[in-house]
Formats: sequence, C-alpha cells, structure tokens
Amino acid sequence: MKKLLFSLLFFTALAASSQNIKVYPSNWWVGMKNPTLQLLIHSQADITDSIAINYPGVIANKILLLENKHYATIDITITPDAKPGILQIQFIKKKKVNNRVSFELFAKNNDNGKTRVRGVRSEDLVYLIMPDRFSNGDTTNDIIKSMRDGVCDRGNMYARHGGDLKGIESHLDYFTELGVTSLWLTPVIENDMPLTDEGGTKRSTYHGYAFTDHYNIDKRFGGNKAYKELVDAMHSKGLKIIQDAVYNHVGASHWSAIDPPMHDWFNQWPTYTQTSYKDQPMLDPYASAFDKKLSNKGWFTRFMPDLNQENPVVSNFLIQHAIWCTELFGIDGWRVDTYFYSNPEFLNRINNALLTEFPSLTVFGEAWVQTVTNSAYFCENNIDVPFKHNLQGVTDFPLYFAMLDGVNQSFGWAEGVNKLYATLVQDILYKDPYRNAIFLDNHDLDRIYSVVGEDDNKLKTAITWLLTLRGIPQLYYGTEILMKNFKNPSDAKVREDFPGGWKTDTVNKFTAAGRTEKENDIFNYIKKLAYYRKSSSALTTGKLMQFVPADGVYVYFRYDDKQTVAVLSNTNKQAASIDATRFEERLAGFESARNIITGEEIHSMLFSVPANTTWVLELQ
Ligand SMILES: [Ca+2]
Ligand SMILES: [Ca+2]
Repeated sequence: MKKLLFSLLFFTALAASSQNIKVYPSNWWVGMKNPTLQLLIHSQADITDSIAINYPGVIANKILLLENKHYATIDITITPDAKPGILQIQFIKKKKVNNRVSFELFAKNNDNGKTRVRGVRSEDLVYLIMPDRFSNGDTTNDIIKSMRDGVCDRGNMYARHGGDLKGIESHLDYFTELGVTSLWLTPVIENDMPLTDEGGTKRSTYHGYAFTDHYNIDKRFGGNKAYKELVDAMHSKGLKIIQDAVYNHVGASHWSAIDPPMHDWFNQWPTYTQTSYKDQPMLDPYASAFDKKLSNKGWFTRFMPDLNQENPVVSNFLIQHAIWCTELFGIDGWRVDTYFYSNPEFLNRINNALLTEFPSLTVFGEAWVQTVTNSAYFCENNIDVPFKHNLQGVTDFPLYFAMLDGVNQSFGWAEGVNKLYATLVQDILYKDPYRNAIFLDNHDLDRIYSVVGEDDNKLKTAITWLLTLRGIPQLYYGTEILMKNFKNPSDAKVREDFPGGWKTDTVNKFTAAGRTEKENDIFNYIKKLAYYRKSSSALTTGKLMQFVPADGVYVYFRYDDKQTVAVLSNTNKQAASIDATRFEERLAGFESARNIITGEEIHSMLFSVPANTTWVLELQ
C-alpha cells in the first residue's frame, strides 16, 4: 500500500477558498483500532470541484456530496502503513489543484490506560465543577469580542461570570488536599450562543450544554490550549478528568443548525415540539409509538435542536468526536448528558466504539429517573428485556432520593433509612452497581446543605453514606464549604461563584484561614473520610452487607479479606443503645472497633451512638 492512492469525484462549476473550508474531525491518528474515518467537509460555497486525497497509506473509499452542497463526506481507511504527517485534501478543477485543506495524522499517545484514559472507578472521589462559576484565572478571556454573547457580569446570575480552566488549574492542590481524585467539569466545548430571552430574562449558556462547534473548547474557558494544559497538569498530579458529553442536542447557533447538511440532520416536527422529558416510554412494555417518539425525538428546548442519530452521518460525527476528545486530551471518563433522550441503538454504538479504542475508559450516563428499574434499564442490567443497553453505569438518582429521605424523614416501615435500605435491595437489577456515580447534589439539584435544613450532623451522615456506600462518589463544588441554596427561582442559585475564585473576592475559602470554624469542620470531615477511603480496600472495592434497619438505626458493613468497616447511622433525635450481637456474622474474629474520625475505640458489644450521628468503625 506504499503507492499513492487517488480517489476522485467530479463536479462542475465554482470553487471555494480554503479558509472557508472546515474539516471534521479537525485531525486524527494513525494506528487506531478502527481504521476507517468519515471526514465531513463544510464549505461556505457549493462544493463544485472534485475532491482527492493523496497520502501514502490512506485510501479514500467513497466521496459523497450531501443534500446541502456546502457539505461532502469522505470515507477513508487509514491503513497500518500510514505514517503520522500532514495529509492534503485537494479540490481539483480542470485537472489543476484549485484549493487544498490540510489534515494532520498524529501518532497515538502511548500513555493511554497508564497515566491518562485510565477510567474512573469506585476507588475514586469525583468533584463536580461548573467552570464559569469556580475561579477566574485569566481575565483577558472574560469577553471575546468575536463571540455572540458579549456579557460578563458577576452581578447577574444568568450571565457569564468569567470562570475558566486556568482558574481550575491554579487550584489543583486544593483538590488533592481535600482527597479528590477526579474532576468532572460541566461542558467545556464552545457555546457561541447569543443571549436568549427566557421568561423575560436574558440568559447566557454559561452552563455549556449548547455546543456550537464540537472541535473547539470555548475561548472564554481558555480554548483547546488551556484544556490540554489543565488535563496534562491534572494527569501529572495523578488526578483524572471526566468530560461532559452531549449527544442529544446542540445549540441553535451550531454551524449545523445554521446551515444544516441534510434535511434530517435534526429530528423534524411540523411545528416546534418539546420532548415530554419522560423516560418511561423508552422501557414501558405498553408504550405507544407516539409517546416513544415524543420522549426521544422531541426537542429539549427551543434553543437546542435535537440531533437525529439515526442519520449515519450524524452518528459518525458524534462517535468520532468522542474518540477525538478522548485521544487528544486523554479523557479518563465520560458523563453523558440527557442519556435516555438519545437514540438507544446509537448509544450502544458510541459506547462500543469508545470502549474498543480505549478499554480502560469509564462511561456513565445521566438517567434522571425515579425508580431502580428505570435506572437499571438504561445501563447493563439483569432485566429480561428485548433491548439491552450496554452503558457501564448511571448517575444513580434512585439512591440520591433514598439518601435524602434516609437523612430527612422520620423512621417508618418504608420511610427514613428503610427507604435507603430498600433501594439498595434493588441492586439485584444492576449488572454492576459499583459503576454508578452516586451523589447528594449536582448543578441541577438543590444543594445538600439546604436540603438537610443546614443541620451539620445530617450533612455528615449524608456525606458518610456518599463515601462509604457502593459506587463512584461525586461531590459538588462548594459542599465542603457549606455552600447552600435551593433552585428557586433559578438553578443559577445552586451554581454560585466559589468564594475566593476571583481576585476581587473579599474572602478566600480555598484556605483554612478563609473558612469559618463550621466550614473547616465539614471540610476536615470530608478530608479525613476521603483520605481514609483512599487507602481502604473495604470502602472502595469491598462487598456490602446491610442489616434491616431497626428503631431508626441503620447498620451496614463494607468488607473484604483484608478489612472490615462498619457504618452505623442513628437517625433518631435521641441516643440509641446498640447491641452488636445482631451483627455477629461480620464481627467474628474481631475484638474491638476504632472510630476512624475520632480515633476512639469500642471494646464492648453494647454501646451507645449519640442522636443524629453516623459512625464509621474499622474492626480490629
Ligand atoms: Ca476568565
Ligand atoms: Ca433526542
């Protein structure tokens, strides 16, 4: 395959100039497991030249002009003979090269699976950040004149606040101090959207869920360069990165929405039709086709056109982009937004493609559902259903609801910690519940400190469950410094700036001196538990055994051959006396227990746990 290979497709008429021609993906690699690639060419003018690729080891199999003549696809095979280098896509007219676009083939990174693309597992502690709201490390990028939304205003909760990737990078020591091992950032990809008018207020897409160009990291976050630098710096400190994927939709200012390549690039309706936001029709054995279509193909919002993943060009575009990001930046895990709104066959295809290239990678999907059955349906499960999803894990909403009820409700037959107990019983439905991401709050939910009525003991109980139950625990930025708020009147209320992230801030809660005594108490509690957890095989990968809650007291064990840890939650308003003989099957061979927070030791089978308190005890 050393000889030059040509593939030509002839059209007539006008040429386009190269600066007006874009190629997606913007580059690729030699030596990928899947040797095929579909290049999408986007020209500002109709493509009328013939297109050819002339590069040793690269075969152009098929070149197709799309419905919209601004676009063509080139299906190529990158053979094992291809070497890294710059390939020219030539636009030929009257046998002369009229125009050319460069496309670079890189060598693959040898550190995949070692220091990058490692996967995020139950051994990790994830910290979720909304980049616009965390820290402003570069004020020169706060407003980019060429972009549609020209506002940066910290006094307006709907506007951008100027936070960026440099700001995150300058706090890597803060994350390691807290015991965090992985960051999940809400989307960093370009959102060049104008301000939208929603309910009378002008809103920006500071949240990042309205992509306008998949191949650019938003310049207000620092662009591709700052993202690469951040992720490299994280990897060199042993921290992992989770990227937020959005397969379901793009922003209305995405180039493919402004100039659609095909009439069915987006799911089409006679008039604007919003999704029902219902997951149930996707698994309901009695579902109507009408409801299924509405759930899956209705648009998320008027400003977020719904991608038609049944269109193979759309599907290839999304799959290749996910692989591109993973290889280029070294992504360790993907959190997939609005999972059940995407086409199910497409979802299995993209997961397969990612795992084929990167076997260590982690992928979990956002499945905002009410029951364990619904949650398990969208990932690998033990349910006998005609369609099987292949997703590793989900954002575990049923466990989230159960932890909140467990800590807030009074004890009852099906209330309080009995809800938590009963929810975990249903883990029989998951193939591997340890791969679920578990959480007490996130950027779409009321902050946990407000949910527990600003009760520090309840917060400690909830955090203890988060760090000692099965799954990949995820903290939301600011929980450690008691950031609070409900989503009322807007979810922007739970996305406030981290105090100290801006040079002009009068307090700096990144340092112990800047935190109040109460804040330091919670910060240090999380830190202590997180550090203990890091070295605890029982709490990270050990088995779970739970006992039926009795009189408001819930007890479970995490254990393996090396270690046994007991977690005791007394959710009552008064102290509870514990007779540990009930737990004898897990206590055999041990003589005492050490409280891993206070260091106190227990030598008796009869002891008392204070009101509204959770203990973590390592058996000795
Ligand atoms: Ca900035
Ligand atoms: Ca959809």
